[in-house]
Amino acid sequence: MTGSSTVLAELSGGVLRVTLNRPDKLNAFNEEMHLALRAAIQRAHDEGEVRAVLLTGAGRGFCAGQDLGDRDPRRGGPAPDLGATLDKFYNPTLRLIRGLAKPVICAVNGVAAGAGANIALACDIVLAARSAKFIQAFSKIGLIPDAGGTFNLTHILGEPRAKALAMTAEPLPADTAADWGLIWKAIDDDRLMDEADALAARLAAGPTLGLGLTKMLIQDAATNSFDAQIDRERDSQRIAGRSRDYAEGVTAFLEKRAAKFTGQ
Ligand code: T3D
Repeated sequence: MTGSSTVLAELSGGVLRVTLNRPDKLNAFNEEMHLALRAAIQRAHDEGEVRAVLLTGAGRGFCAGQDLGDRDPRRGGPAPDLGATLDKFYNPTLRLIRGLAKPVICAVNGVAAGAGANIALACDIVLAARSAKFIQAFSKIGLIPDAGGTFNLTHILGEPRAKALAMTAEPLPADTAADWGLIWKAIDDDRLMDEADALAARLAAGPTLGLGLTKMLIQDAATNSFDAQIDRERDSQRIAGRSRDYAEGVTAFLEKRAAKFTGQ
């Protein structure tokens, strides 16, 4: 187990399990937690043994976004530069998650509000406890949906639902989020972590190089033309076709046995 007390990081069987750990604050972000989460995702980039990441939260919430106790206007002084805090804290972590050529699974164990909701939505596969809710809480405090919210909500849901969620801050239940395609699945609360662990283990035993290429292609499809995208598919398939895992996958198929992927 590594990490600070605010983010626990544990590597087992190729899965780096990362747990946001400020349960008394519903895992709201203070500066220490920002840096610790970034360090954990950076570790997933740096260490070959990490082949999948599982992000979740301790206690009854997933993450309530920014710790508003650190933004108390009653303390006086000039208004904060929130653009600078996005640049310094949220955006580097989001770029690390999206740029990590390995699967990132998010198990939303409870309420996900503000940037907490949008960090979950930036992950590759999102499972949520049926009791969890996604709240674009920003409009309640005069802010805009950050942490990739305006991008992901609009691309996934389209303008009508994105605007309504953002402007009303109405809690979106996990089942509806799954029905709308915002997340992969809503799961009974007592089954969530078992299913998330099983999925993470399955992906960690998969063809990591090919999964990473797939992730990047699907992310880039949102902004590529069809023409550009099929050229990217050609380039990526060339790389995948030279991987050891491709040779192993085809051999295993021909030998009628399960493939043993090494991630290379
Ligand atoms: O500032 C920047 O750097 C810019 C970036 C901003 C990104 C953002 O995320 S802005 C949005 C910030 N988040 C919110 O506005 C959500 C605030 N929280 C809530 O609305 C509610 O807590 C929830 C809907 C998430 C959950 O409600 P509920 O009733 O289940 O729990 P609760 O009683 O409100 O919260 C439990 C405790 O967590 C409570 O502490 P206490 O009273 O028991 O000592 C509460 O104060 C604390 N907590 C919850 N959210 C935050 C928080 N403390 C600090 N900051 C929070 N965001």
